[in-house]
Amino acid sequence: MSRLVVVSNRVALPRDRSARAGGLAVGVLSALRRARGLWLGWSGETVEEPAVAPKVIHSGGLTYATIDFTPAEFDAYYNGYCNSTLWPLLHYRLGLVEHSRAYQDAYMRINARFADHLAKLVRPDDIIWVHDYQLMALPGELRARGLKNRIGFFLHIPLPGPEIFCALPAHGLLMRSLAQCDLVGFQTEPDLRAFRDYALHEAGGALRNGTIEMFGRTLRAGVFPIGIDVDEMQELAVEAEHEEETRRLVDSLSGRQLIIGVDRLDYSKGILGRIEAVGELLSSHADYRNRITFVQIAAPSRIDVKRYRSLRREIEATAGRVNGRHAEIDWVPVRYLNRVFPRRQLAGFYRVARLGLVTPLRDGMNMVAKEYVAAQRAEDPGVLVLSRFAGAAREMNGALIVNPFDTAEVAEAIDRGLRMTVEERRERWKGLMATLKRNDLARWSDSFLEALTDLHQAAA
Ligand code: ADQ
Repeated sequence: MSRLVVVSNRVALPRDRSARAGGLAVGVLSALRRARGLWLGWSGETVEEPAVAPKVIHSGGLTYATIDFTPAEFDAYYNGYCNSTLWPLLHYRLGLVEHSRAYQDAYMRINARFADHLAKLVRPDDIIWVHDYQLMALPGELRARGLKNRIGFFLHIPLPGPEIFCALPAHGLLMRSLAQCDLVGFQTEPDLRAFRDYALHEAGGALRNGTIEMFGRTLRAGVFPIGIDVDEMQELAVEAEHEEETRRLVDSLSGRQLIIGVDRLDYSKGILGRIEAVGELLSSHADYRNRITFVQIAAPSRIDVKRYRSLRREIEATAGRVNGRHAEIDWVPVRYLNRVFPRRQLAGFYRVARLGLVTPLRDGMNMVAKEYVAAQRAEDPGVLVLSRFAGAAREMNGALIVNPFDTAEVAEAIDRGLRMTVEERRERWKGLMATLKRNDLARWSDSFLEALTDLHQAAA
């Protein structure tokens, strides 16, 4: 069995693996454990003089190799190109894109540095799996160093069509790099379509026998929707339901119905519109006054990026305005908590919430939608209201699917969800759970790695 080498911007080191670690880290780790693999990425530290070689540690049968950035590199590569250029662009938000040659150069330099380190660590029959938008230039850099290994790339966030993607001055550089992979994976069909459209209409490529030909290479691309560890979330929720924090939450509701939103504080998540929708519901349906509580938990994220700081202020102002308008002396409709909670506590909160409100304006998948469903009680499950622009909406048609740009529609869906009979809730939940179990986290990494392995054998 070949060794698996995973490369991602961040590495979840055993010592930092807090109660928060979830999603990607868990999925990647289980695959790495089976292959006794190597994980390379940024340590999370910035230092004035990064070491010339990665710091390597061995733990639990795995090897972790981490590199540091200088503060200036972190600023231009991570805050700059990754999160002020690529992130808004790939989430269809051209108006928010900040571009500069300095950001782009830093991104290319860091990707090249990852390649330098990897070239020294990798063995000829290793399988390399590169993750996400921070490392789109890496496959090209690896081939430029003569690596012949199987290379797979998975994009966790959306890929817009060429009309948007080509606004990026480096679109050709990044796509040429992805073309150096053997397999490129996306969350949904529209993302894959965007990639194929680029190959056909921008790169002058062709689609043949299930492969894509572009920039002189033949590669495969496919859809691999990421899932969650359903059993883990269910267990956490069952255990947490009767624990202190969940009890405190339930007691504080005094019998009111709980609506919950949980996100990283990010403009792609649609938090502002969601708070507005709750306000709209209270305006249009006065009977909900003093009968519902909306808890919005937003984890601080990318706080060095200006747009994220201004979003935080806008959320505070919007929550304040809705509360100012609708609150009563013994009740506030919106509770906004700007912090991280342990996964276990989140699981308990999901379980006691009658409605999960997940309304991103654009999202690769959205794990919260899946976590909320997995945490429900089979006999009395809550309702998921889900944006059609979350990748998860493609699989989760038992949710109430909404357009997050239409505040009135979101308000109506909340109303419908809160009035839904227990029979309908159970029916919908059963269907959603069947999908979650079928497409769980293990299936995601297994199917990606199987596809990457098979195609190489086919070519050999
Ligand atoms: P994210 O944009 O980070 O992920 P998401 O998929 O929702 O978005 O995952 C967020 C994770 O963080 C969830 O596991 C959630 O429980 C956790 N989380 C959120 N708020 C928290 C809080 N306040 N405290 C503690 N934990 C919190 C990117 C893409 C997504 C894609 C994933 C995985 O943007 O579209 O689904 O990668 O591929």
